[in-house]
Amino acid sequence: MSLRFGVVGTGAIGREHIDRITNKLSGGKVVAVTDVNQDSALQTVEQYNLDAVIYPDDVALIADNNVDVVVVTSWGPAHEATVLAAVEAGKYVFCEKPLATTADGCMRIVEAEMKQGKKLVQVGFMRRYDSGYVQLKEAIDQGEIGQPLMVRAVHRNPEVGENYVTEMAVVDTLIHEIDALHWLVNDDYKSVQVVFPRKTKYAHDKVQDPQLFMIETNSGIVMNVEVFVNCKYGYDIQCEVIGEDGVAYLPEFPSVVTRKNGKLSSGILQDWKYRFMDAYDVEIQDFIDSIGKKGEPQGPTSWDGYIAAVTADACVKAQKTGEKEAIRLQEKPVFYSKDTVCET
Ligand code: NAI
Ligand code: NAD
Ligand code: ISE
Repeated sequence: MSLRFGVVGTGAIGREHIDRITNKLSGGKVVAVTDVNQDSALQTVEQYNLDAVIYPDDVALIADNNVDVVVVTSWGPAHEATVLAAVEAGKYVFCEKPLATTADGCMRIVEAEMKQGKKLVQVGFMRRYDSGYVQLKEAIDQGEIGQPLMVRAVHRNPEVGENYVTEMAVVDTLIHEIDALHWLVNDDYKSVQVVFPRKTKYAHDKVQDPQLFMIETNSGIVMNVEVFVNCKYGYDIQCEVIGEDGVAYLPEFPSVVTRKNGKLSSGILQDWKYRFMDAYDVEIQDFIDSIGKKGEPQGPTSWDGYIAAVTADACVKAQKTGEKEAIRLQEKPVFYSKDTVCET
């Protein structure tokens, strides 16, 4: 039987996910959509030729008995209310990052989910499904580079819009590294400090860009993460893990290499949509399959959303103080203690 999806937020990634559920993946069907911009919802139904009801808001969509799963792809600050309402109605939820914009918000979702007695929520931390990150993690877990000592990571976007402010470097962009890096090295974060280098002339008034985050883990691994969202040249994700016995690198996204006019060159992606295209496919197929087979999603949980939000809160504080800020997690509930397995 197909899982029936209702999508809240038909912007860039909402449409991408609708397209993959409808045209690429198996076991799912989009039966309902909503967007605060109702024209966007209508255009989406037309664009993908969906047999779907357009609801005025998330509350009405969640109340539809034909909706089994709520996909939350509205903008970040709207996520918490939609996820809470869906969980309270006993619906499965696939929520794009961030789960909520504060740790308290994530904790409210964790508590609501535990009350339902089973895992309902998966957070869209798709890097755990990216074959490059999976290979990097395998190399680390198999001891190929010995104990990790340092991580150097880079998250560059070609440009951002006027609505992107300094905090969003954390809650919108760094949040992917926040989730992926502790998962990669099997450790928890202890502290973070932020440095603002000289600002690029391409950044508008409300965003400090680039930014450097120095994150320390409980075992003493130091992670240096650069966020640079007006780098101009492309979408570039890098990760290097330096261990006692060697160094492991995230594979470069494959691109044809040409020798021409005295130059050796290869292309660089321009958009996040293409860099993690396969990972999004695997992530949502796994979400569908695990609900079908196990009755609950097995990808990144609400607790992972909470870990990311606590860390993000400390990073935002560190942006403001310039000091080293502590990252303090509450104890993980037994409910979430089963490890998350991502199949690729
Ligand atoms: P977008 O701005 O293109 O789309 C958001 C849509 O949500 C808009 O159409 C807006 O009208 C609608 N919306 C906002 N609040 C709403 C509400 N309360 N109810 C219904 N609709 C609402 O944004 P985009 O780029 O699609 O991002 C959406 C989410 O996906 C964000 O949380 C973002 O962080 C996440 N995202 C994740 C990516 C990933 O790699 N996993 C990549 C891009 C976005
Ligand atoms: P977007 O602005 O293109 O789309 C957001 C849509 O949500 C808009 O159409 C907006 O009208 C709608 N919306 C906002 N609030 C709403 C609400 N309360 N109810 C219903 N609709 C609402 O943004 P986007 O780029 O698609 O990003 C959406 C989400 O996806 C964000 O949370 C973002 O962080 C996340 N995202 C994740 C990735 C990723 O790589 N995983 C990539 C891009 C975006
Ligand atoms: C966007 O929301 C994403 O999630 C992209 O993966 C990220 O690169 C970008 O900075 C965010 O704005």
